[in-house]
Amino acid sequence: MIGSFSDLDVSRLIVRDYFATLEQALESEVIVVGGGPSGLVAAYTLAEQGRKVVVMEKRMTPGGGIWGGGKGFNRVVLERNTAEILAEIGCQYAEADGYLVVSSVGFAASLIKKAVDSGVILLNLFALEDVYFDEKRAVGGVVVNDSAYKQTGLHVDPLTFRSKLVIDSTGHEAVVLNCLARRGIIALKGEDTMNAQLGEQGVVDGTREVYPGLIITGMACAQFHGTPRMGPIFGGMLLSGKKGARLATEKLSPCTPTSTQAR
Ligand code: 48F
Repeated sequence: MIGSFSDLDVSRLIVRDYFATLEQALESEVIVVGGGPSGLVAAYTLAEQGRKVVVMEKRMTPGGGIWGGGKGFNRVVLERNTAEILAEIGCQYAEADGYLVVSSVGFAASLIKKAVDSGVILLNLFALEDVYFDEKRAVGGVVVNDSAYKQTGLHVDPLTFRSKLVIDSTGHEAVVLNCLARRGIIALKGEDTMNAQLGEQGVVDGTREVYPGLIITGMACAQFHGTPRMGPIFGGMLLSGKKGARLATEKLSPCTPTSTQAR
């Protein structure tokens, strides 16, 4: 027999818990925009170091381009040197012909679970509308809205969230970069045609701080540097996330107990 409960209690518990988290998210050390593979890896790596990290994802489900596998066939391939990261997130893989093959569904789910368990504040249905500049004109946060408002074209004013660093992990859309590009602050070369070998290396090499306060990971790097796109091979995304986290750590001041407690 299921216990007795009240519908109002259910609503109250959701509102209380969600809005307490939302208030925490207003000021953080790192905002990762886009919850694809590179963004989730950067986020959980930083959170595991005790950093206060917020991921904002415009869709209902984080995981980005992983879910669809290759042409809807739900498998993706990774380079062998990412086996350690797959083990870290608890994702099973098979070795074949010198590569690692995973279920795209299991891979996405493992990454999401790892991020949540590491203490990342995950805000889905949050769509980036603009960047926020701090007093030195460095990127110091984001301006976001509800994804549904953006889709329906309703005019609702957005909210501002502050952070010490922003990571653009929005993949092919390169949304944060485009906020700067449309104002002529930076220029994007646009990704080149498919070449997995060059594309994977280009994404890792291209993971950088490209403007004060803004680090880029994943396919946003290809949009910025003009390196090739690639198909459903994902090792570069994971390594880019790791590099993005390392660059962020180098920029941030040493971790204090408060940054962990604040979460
Ligand atoms: O595209 P995505 O998976 O980014 P990634 O980490 O990985 C790329 C690969 O998936 C794949 C590939 C590898 O072979 O080429 O494409 O570079 O994830 C980007 C995430 O950003 C979200 C989007 O929904 C996706 O989950 N996103 C895009 N625009 C916004 C956004 C926005 N305006 N606000 C918030 N999230």
